[in-house]
Amino acid sequence: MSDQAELPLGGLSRREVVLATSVAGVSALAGCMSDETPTPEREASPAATVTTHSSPALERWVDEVPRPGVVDPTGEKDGQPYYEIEMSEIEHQLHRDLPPTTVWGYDGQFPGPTIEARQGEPISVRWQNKLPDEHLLPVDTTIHSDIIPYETPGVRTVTHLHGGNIESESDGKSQAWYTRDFAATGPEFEQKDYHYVNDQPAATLWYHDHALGITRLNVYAGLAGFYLLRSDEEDALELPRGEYEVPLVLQDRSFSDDGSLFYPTAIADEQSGRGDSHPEPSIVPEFYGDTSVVNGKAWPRLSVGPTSYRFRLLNGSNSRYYNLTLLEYDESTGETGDEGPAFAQIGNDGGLLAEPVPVDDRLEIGSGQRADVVVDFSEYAGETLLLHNDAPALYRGDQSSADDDIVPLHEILLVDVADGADAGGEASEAGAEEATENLPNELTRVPDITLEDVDTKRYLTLTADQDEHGRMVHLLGTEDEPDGLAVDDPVTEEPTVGDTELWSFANLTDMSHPMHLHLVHFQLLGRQPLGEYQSTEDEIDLDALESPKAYEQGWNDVITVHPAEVVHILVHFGEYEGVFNDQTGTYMWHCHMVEHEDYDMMRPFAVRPASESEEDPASEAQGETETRVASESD
Ligand SMILES: [Cu+2]
Repeated sequence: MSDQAELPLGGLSRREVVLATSVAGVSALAGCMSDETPTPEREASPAATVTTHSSPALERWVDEVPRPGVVDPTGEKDGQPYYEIEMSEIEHQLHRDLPPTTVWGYDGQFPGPTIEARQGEPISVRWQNKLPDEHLLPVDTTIHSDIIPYETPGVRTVTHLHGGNIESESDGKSQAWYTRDFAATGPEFEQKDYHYVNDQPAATLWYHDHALGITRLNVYAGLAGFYLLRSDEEDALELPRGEYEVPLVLQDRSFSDDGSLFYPTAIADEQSGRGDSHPEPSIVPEFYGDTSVVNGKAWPRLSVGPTSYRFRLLNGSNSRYYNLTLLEYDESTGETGDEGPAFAQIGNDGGLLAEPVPVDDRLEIGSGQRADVVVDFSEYAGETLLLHNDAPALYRGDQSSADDDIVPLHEILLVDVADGADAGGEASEAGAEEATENLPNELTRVPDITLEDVDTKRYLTLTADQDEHGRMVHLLGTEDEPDGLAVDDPVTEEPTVGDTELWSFANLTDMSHPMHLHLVHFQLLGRQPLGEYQSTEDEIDLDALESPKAYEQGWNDVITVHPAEVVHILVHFGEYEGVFNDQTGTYMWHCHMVEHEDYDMMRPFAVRPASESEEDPASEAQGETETRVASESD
């Protein structure tokens, strides 16, 4: 944290990529510019500015990847399990050869311990803030300085259960923050204990910090962990369990030589002359670390037996995308070979798919997304495999180019497959047998939401602008305000509980964004070029849509929107054919690249009770941006 390299600020009028590179390793950030009148055809032209920072060169694959610990309840509250989980500053050994790193953990762990929950069994959690008075990382106090009291002592935190179908007051909204021992609280703070109803289907959820304006710093410092929601229905499938079920949180980090976390600050862009009045420190448009960290270890290796494993993959990186595959790997030469075993996708953000789907190309996973996959290593006994990422740092889906790979992170994790003879050891032979059984043909029932169900259509823009310091600010807009609204502008998305909505995200920027909705899980209808669908007035031609990939099927709470495309999602607010529930109140929707979320790609939405809108028909007219679908066909 002492070693702050200065990096250039982004500007907007040139379509450039501001980046920072170094020779041995790279620790940099990239900003992707967006013109005010974007066209689908444009391409970004990278331009480089050099900084000096690179992480210490660490020998790869020397540490075994740890399994996150599991946290036990502290006691009971109202007859239900009750947890007190502390956020505190801890020392953590990220690599054999790296001095211990000061990080922030939950319950003394980095990443935080896994909460094991069961469908139908609610729990309560008090997320105790025991962090020091000073932030571990440089805080840019110009971000929302009108609504954030930066002069208040203490570090602001608030924990969001990502993917949780939970009541508004337990959601962990960005302005429900609080400092150490609740000494100061944000305007939306309502209660100390969060209640998680756990009545949604089994899923790979996770918890992480969500405090307004500093989420990127709190998450980077370490405030994240798994929340695995299980059910009897899922247990009956006999998917790989115990040692054959491995949660893996993929993150990128950069370090200084003393082992401390490195997080950059932006400087004025001398090439463009913009940003002369930049603050110090200054937010960077994106962060890309040069070191792969999995479950809190840098460049680790994973030992498996020649059998089937279930991996709960989570992209816990700040900005980075991953495009994953397993490749055969020669450790002596460092060369990759043929494709290794394929991923069988069994679940996404919101739980199991209807049936296992082979991932026929790479598995794409954006920040905040989860992929529940099974890999059968039985044909690879005695081999070494590499979990390989080919997503460039500046990610644009298929339109990505080699020039975008300014901070490459191609090697993520090494996998050693044991010989058949010593697979798993004696004690687990029965489990190994069980794990190698074929996957069930049917996993669960996923009811289809269709266009005919839609009550309201919304056209929402992903865009960017320039602030008074010449820095780029990413924004979310509506059909009426396509240039974007701030997080504290009045709510424009006000669905009624029980309704189904079509949200069409139009990406006017040069990069892909993983868009997240709190509370709900939605289904991807499809994607199409921006020019083919421009507003809620247009009809959707289902035949023209690109259909969901394996990793986009079923229930999602994050969906990737590539540049110059429109992504249509179907969202039902409330219970839907026996799944999810009828929460109302205020929640957030935002880009899950946390640098973008902080500045300023985040907006509220408010789910209104059905009775409220019936009693007050005028409230529908308030929603400037919504198009109520006429029911003339009735
Ligand atoms: Cu974004």
